Amino acid sequence: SPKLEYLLTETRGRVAIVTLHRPKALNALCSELFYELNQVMKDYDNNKDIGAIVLTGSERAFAAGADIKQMKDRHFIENYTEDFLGHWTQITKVRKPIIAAVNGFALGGGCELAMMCDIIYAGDKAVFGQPEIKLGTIPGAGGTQRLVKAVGKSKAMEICLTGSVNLSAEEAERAGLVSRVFPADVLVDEAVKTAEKIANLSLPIVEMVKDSINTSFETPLSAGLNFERRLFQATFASQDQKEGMAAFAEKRKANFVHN
Ligand code: CO8
Repeated sequence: SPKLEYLLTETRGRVAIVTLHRPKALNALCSELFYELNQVMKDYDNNKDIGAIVLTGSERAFAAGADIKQMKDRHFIENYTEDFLGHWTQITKVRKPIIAAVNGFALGGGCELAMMCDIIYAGDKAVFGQPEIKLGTIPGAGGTQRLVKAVGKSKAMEICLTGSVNLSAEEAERAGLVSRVFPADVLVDEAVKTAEKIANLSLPIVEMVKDSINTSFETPLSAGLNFERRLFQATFASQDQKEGMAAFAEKRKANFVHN
């Protein structure tokens, strides 16, 4: 695999750990970093030995946002014609679950990147915010969209309109943005534990759950329920449904084939 400049990667069993590694800039998401991230995520998504992915940063910063120095002199027409940062959405196309393990700053694009993941775990010193308005711009990768769905309108408005009201890890958990908070030093291990649990289940069934939950954000309830029921019915075409239910009836552990 090609040498990575801004990421560290590691696998533990069926779990891949991707660490944002641009320490001098608090993991500011320059476009080169994001291209590497997209490539690595795509590779793990296509890798049969991987069942789930953990995305993390450093203890000081998950990511302090898009790279302000890199983008400050850009103009509208080039942004539009080149679809500036449009490639950020690629990570949302990954079919395997991604757990964001957020320590330190998750600001601007860093908070948005965490929200593109499927589960967010936070270290106790994590800080979530959308400071774009203070730079004379607006969130561009979900801060005015996914954040509303996670924490509701009033909190999302307060965070995005002031740019300076941030959520602590505890507040983020209470608001539903984050599912669990851990001491910073055990955060990644805890995320890996959960990822391992998921990675040892049936991969196609796991992907169906992710697909179905994501569909709830895009469809009215009746269409979402239909989509879910059809997928549920389809699981009965898989070997893993036969195995999972047989194992329950026989009082033994299921041994899924993963694919
Ligand atoms: N971009 C570039 N460099 C950065 C960034 C950033 N976002 N954040 C930090 N850095 C750099 C600093 O410039 C500094 O570099 P240097 O040592 O060369 O001066 C280094 O990282 C360390 O930072 P600080 O010295 O500032 O560290 P502090 O501990 O004093 O402060 C903060 C930490 C509070 C996190 C501070 O760095 C900060 O406010 N950073 C900017 C946060 C921000 O505004 N983020 C939003 C960026 S805009 C955005 O994300 C838009 C996303 C749109 C996506 C659209 C997709 C379609």
